[in-house]
Amino acid sequence: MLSRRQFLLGAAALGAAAADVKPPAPYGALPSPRQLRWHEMEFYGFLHFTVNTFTDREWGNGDEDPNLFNPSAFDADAIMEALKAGGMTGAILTCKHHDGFCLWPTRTTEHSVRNSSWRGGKGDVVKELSEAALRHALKFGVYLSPWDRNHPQYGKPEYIQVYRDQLRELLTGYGPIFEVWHDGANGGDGYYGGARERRTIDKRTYYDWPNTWELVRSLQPDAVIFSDVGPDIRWVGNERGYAGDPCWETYDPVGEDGGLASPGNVKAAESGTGTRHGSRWLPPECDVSIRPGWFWHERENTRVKTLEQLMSLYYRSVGRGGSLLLNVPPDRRGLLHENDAKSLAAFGGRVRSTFATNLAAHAKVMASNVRGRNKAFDARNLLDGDRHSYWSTDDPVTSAEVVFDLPRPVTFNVIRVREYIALGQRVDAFAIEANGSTIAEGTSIGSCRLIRLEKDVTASGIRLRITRAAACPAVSEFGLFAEPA
Ligand code: FUL
Repeated sequence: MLSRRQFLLGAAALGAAAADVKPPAPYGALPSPRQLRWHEMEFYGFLHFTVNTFTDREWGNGDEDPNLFNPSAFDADAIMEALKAGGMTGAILTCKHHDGFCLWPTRTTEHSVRNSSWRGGKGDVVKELSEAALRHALKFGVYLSPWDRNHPQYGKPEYIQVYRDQLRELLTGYGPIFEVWHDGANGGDGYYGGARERRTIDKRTYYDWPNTWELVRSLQPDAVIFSDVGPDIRWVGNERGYAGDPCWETYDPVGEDGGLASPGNVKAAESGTGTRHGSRWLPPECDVSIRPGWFWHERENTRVKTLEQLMSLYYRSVGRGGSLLLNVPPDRRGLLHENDAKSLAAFGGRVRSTFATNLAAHAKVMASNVRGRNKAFDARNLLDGDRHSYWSTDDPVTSAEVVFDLPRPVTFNVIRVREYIALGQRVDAFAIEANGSTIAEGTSIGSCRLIRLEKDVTASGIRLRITRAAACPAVSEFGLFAEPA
């Protein structure tokens, strides 16, 4: 531990050294620019909406009459307003679920809104929602189920072209897309154009994913691609909305049989934790529904997750370096049900008020080591509310600490730490002390680590200790917050 004198000596010398101190060399697998942009989104919505909403099912067979899709009061702006009130940064729509019904007037099949009497066959859910998202400054993403229980060619090589044509329509006709979502459910029985049979496919080879992802890259280079195995964002391994602890941003997925992994074929038990020192930056997205099911069902109106349940999920997803993808399914009117909207708004309000004020913002900051004693890497960067500036140490220093000295005691119950992930995931372990005793310890930090304390702590002296790191740490933010009771 450092004496106050050592700290002051270190501080006095700051800025005295040469101005051209180099930033730390990156460590390990690194995020791409599109992944870095995605990391800043943290919380966004899933919209499960299709014929299932009207048939009360979770998986349609593919033989549903398109006319069933007929929301009586669909209002894309009202939906986006609710997502915005909840604090979401974007929305991903099930443009086509397993039943094959397309929510846009595709040229690839008759099984779409074009053959529904909704809006006289002139409706386009994808258009209305993508445009409303833009109006509300929300990003828009697409879910296109690979498994298609309606299409006659599903299971044959020809279907891959159909799937790609559908992707092309979605990625060229609806503005910027932030995420393309491929689920892992694959093959089985269906209508299949009247054949009504069971079709199995080889999950590893049938879809020829590499070439489909090339197409996505060429049409929407800024979009991240999600599946069980990335290539940009990984499934977290459960549909209950939380990541592991530790949760590493890097991951080398392995197939269920120990071989090559592919969408629908991954050792899901490992996806929540990821792989320390893994060869790919592949951060987790935690998907979960605000209700028991993914689609709206009348009987579940009373089973909407509460504010407290949503808060708990937030701490275990966003707070572990992943994102939270919360499903809020529109009902038969084409609106969010009042109970869902109410819970979501309460949650958004709680997150906003919790993180509105960093109680450490006015602390005096003293670090045991500052890289090259250079201001650019000063520990004050931890408090500037900017995740693009950071505190770092000299290369050989892989354990270091920062003391935050507050003018008067503050009371807090949440701690937030962020690494400067553009330089990789560097920290292996950290601890936080208040009034001289340890109040929290953890391992992975990554883009965001939230620690929710069991009870309020009041202190004026706080210490952040990086106790182990694979390379000199680069930490961008430190915050103390008070979640209201
Ligand atoms: C899964 C699907 O089978 C579920 O119906 C839901 O869409 C979920 C998000 O992904 O793979």
